[in-house]
Amino acid sequence: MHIGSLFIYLLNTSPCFQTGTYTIKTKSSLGKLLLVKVEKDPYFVFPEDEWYCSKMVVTTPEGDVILFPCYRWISRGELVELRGGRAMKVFEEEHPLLADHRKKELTLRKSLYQIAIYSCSLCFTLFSFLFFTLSYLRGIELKLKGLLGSTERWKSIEDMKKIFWFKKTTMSEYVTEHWKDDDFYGYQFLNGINPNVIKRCSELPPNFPVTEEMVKQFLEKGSSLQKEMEKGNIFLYDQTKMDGIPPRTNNGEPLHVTAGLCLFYLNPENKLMPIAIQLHQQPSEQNPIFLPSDTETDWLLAKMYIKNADYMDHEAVHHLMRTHLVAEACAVATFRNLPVIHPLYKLLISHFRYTIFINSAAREKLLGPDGPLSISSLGYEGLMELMRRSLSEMTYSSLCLPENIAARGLESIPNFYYRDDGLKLWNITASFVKSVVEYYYPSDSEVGKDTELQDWINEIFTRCILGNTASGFPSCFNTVEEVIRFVTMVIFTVTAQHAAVNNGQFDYGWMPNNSLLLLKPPPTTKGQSSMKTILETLPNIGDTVKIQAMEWMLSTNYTDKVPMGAYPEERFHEPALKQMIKDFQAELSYLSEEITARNLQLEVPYTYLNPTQIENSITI
Ligand SMILES: *[C@@H]1O[C@H](CO)[C@@H](O)[C@H](O)[C@H]1NC(C)=O
Ligand SMILES: *[C@@H]1O[C@H](CO)[C@@H](O)[C@H](O)[C@H]1NC(C)=O
Ligand SMILES: CC(=O)N[C@H]1CO[C@H](CO)[C@@H](O)[C@@H]1O
Ligand SMILES: [Fe+2]
Repeated sequence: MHIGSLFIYLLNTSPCFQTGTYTIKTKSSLGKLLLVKVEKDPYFVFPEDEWYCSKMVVTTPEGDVILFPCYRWISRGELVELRGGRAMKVFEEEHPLLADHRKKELTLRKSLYQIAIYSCSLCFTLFSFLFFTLSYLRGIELKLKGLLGSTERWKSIEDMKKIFWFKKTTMSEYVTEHWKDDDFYGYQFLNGINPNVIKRCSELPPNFPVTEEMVKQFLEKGSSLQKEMEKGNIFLYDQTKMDGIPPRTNNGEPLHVTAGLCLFYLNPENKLMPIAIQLHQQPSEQNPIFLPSDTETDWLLAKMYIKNADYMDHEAVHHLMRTHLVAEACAVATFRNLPVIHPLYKLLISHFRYTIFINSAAREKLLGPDGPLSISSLGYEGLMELMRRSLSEMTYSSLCLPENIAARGLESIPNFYYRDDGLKLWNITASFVKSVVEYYYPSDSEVGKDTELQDWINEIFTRCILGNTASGFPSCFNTVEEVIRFVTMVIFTVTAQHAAVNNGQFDYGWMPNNSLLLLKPPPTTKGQSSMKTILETLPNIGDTVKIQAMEWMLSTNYTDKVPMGAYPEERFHEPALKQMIKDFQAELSYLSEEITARNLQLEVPYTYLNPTQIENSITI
């Protein structure tokens, strides 16, 4: 057998960011084309300019057209070997040269990603770096208004509306106008930025002694709490996870973090209303149950403490840990265990674009000593403890939306758009993943034989959830079905789930509504508070601005955004795969139309899970 290899040498003197498709023709038969080697000019007469190579398309003298994806920077003198054609699993490699190439590729990546795991040094993150810096600086421009760093206290709620005078979204304005409304408060636990926490309640927890007497007046006439629980109209948010985490100190005084309980009632108008709040886990005289019938400011304060703890849980756990860090663990496992020719590498790689970079930036800028997350009431140490607790409780099924919704008893609660759109997205993603995975793994036996795939899932199990078997995470794959479910979960998490918890941060960030930091101790008796108490409880002007700049930055729209399912990089050679991607895109586009039409009917549209608004990877 004649073994050919094509050596392409490109003298590239074009300006740095120009990209193009280069066509190279060969006359004689090449035999079986194994690798394409690409090298950028080794001459030093030209100034160094890195070259971004997208792909090579080789038409052989026999007329076969073979795709060699590259999608990376190549610097002077660097020799890059590209594999092309059909995706291959490790046990399908027939040629020793390719088997060896595959091994070497992984050895190299394992050494790179061991070191580079927390400091992204790889060149494909270059663009992201520019955009991130740009937007962060724009956030800091607020400084020009003389507000950042100000330790002055707010004089009125009206003043707070003025910070973002140049930046408003329809939604952020709505929030500013409706922040005191109970029905909008309840709405946010379904369709705000943390739709992940309430559960149906069929029995009150023993440490939350809400009586019939207390709440009767808020229920439908003639009904009772007991009856409403039986009908499935009562919901609970229990913040027990926060209990006992030491808060940060501020000017020598410890701040306050409550581990509250909030009870909700789905009323006959289908509105979810908060009807009782207890701010600490243990009932006592100093821990009264607050009710909507208390003074306006007592009730507001109670709602603010619940929201404060919720916001920290949202940012540290539901946003950072359960999307960004899950994505990172899967990304790093992909880089280390799957060679570029592996079908799952081809499928997943676009879903990890910029993720490692944004995560290292987040560690440094947001969680850093002066970052907006570290000035929260829990502070850096407290947030870490919260994340540790949450990680030990994180289950695989809770990351799979259909099971998550069922486990929380939220299958039928009305006006829950996060669920409605999310489940459709889950299904669309699952059927795309099924078509791809079944194409490469026609039976369970291919799954068992793919040692790289097994190493991949095992590394995720060990790294992501630290080998905790109680989490229900798989440590190996036995069936095609298991692979489909896991890959669906990964893609759903980095696209839809991240959009749901990320994109509304500015909309909902208006300070009194969502504060990362509250300064006064929570109320222990009723009837002592006034609007003055509320203003004294809210953070000072400088901290408010810092937090809002973060929210703004994290929900900024980017120009190089890749929407869910777009796959601008051509990774798959096989026409069948290109068709599957087209079908996936068509399904997403129908869903987008459906959501747009639905939103026209809503007073408050739910846009975060409209596929056109979802990014293909976590980039911010
Ligand atoms: C998703 O798919 C499952 C299984 O095919 C089906 O039972 C369910 O109704 C679908 N859900 C949605 C929202 O389309
Ligand atoms: C981003 O763009 C979308 C659609 O163009 C818009 O609805 C949304 O409000 C924008 N978000 C921000 C924070 O500007
Ligand atoms: C829109 C919104 O979030 N509203 C809430 C803001 O916070 C206050 C205090 O927690 C609540 O009363 C509002 O309902
Ligand atoms: Fe994010």
